[in-house]
Amino acid sequence: MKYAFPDNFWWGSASSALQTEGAREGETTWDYWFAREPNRFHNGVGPQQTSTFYQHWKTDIQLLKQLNHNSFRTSISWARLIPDGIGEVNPDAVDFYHQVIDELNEQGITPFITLFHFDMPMAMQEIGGWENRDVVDAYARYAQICFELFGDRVLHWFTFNEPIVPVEGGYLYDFHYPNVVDFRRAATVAYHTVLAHAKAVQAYRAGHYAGEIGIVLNLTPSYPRSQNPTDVKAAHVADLMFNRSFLDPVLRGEYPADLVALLKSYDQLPSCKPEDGFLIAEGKIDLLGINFYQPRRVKCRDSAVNPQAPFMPEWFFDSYEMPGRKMNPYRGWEIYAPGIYDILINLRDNYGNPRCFISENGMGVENEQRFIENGQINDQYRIEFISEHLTWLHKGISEGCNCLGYHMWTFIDNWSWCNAYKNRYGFIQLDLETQQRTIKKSGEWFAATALNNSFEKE
Ligand code: BGP
Repeated sequence: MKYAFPDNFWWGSASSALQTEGAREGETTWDYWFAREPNRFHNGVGPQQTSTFYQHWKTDIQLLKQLNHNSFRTSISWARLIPDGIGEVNPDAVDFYHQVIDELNEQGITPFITLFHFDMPMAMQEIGGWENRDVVDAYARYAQICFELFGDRVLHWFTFNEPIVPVEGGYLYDFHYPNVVDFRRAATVAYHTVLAHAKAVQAYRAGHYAGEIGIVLNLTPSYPRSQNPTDVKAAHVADLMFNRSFLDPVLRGEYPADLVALLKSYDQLPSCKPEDGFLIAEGKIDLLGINFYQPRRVKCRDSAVNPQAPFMPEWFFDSYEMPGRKMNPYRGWEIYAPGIYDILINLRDNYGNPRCFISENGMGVENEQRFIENGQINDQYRIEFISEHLTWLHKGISEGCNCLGYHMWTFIDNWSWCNAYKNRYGFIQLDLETQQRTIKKSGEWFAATALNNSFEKE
């Protein structure tokens, strides 16, 4: 069967500043943490060892073209642009981003730009990071500077990439700096991120720029083990905590009342100001980026909560390992392509069918060298992964979902937060020694799909 996509469908991939650029003025929390605890990073490889986009941006953009990308998302590094987060703008950074944005446009590749992809300037973290409202203001200033500098040539902006991840990693589950475990502080970080988002949206609207502004959320559909009301309730709470804590404010302009009531009953609400509600209402977006990697399966708890243990989302559910689930064993994530369709239908039916696109989807695989045939990685598993997800996306579109494109994570194998180069995600293989780039089979498949705006599958 042939799967054809609407005209002007966005075909491309996503990356981020810290994971690709390398060599940077302006320390981030990642540089700081790596210098102190390199053992927390896979094989002791830190954020200095990237795919060198800062040097090779021009040839990399040629490769994007070879992959027939019509769009590409990356991020601006706040710490590169404003090394101390709040002061002087670094002219070298301005030149660099001007050149990248201009080159993308010249090559017919629409730049999608994220303002914050996990990379907090260390100077901002030192004053409390997202726990401090001054950092919210500093971020709003940084966003405004970006709009003024690049807003005439960037028409698709994203305030944050996966804002729940620094909350989970940094304040609940100990996989990002500052390695705090404290739900109320986590809730404060999440809340202030929403305020920062809304301030950036406000600044964008005030500047009357030609483009649109949105956010990128990692949506994990929450599936209950069964229809038993206790399992359904567990899935509902997981959905509130991990999806709707950001989805509702950015699409509806307010938090779900039952999330607020739940946190209130456990005394975990962040402190709010009366004017915050108006600001959040102004943060409604034009375009939603959806990162989809895995579903979340839950069941009601089997055991009682230890009241002495820190308050956690898991007080309300246990994870459920569905028998027969398909896994990506390298990353430990379930592969469940219908999740993409379920996300789109939920947006269509419950959120007014917003303009959206898949902003990340992908499969990290270890030791891909074993698949080399005639000098090229034959990653048939990735082609299957993509085509399977695309068939579900296609079904969503055919049922009226407003999904405008599909971007893969990622373009060239890049450095991953804690896994460094363990799992490779790219369309293009990176030789870490020589920095040589070689297109994988999946890159060729994607290039053909983008060119034809369709693909064939049985
Ligand atoms: C997303 C992030 C990306 C990227 C990807 C792969 O959550 O937006 O930055 O890293 O996941 O995940 P990982 O690198 O952890 O394997």
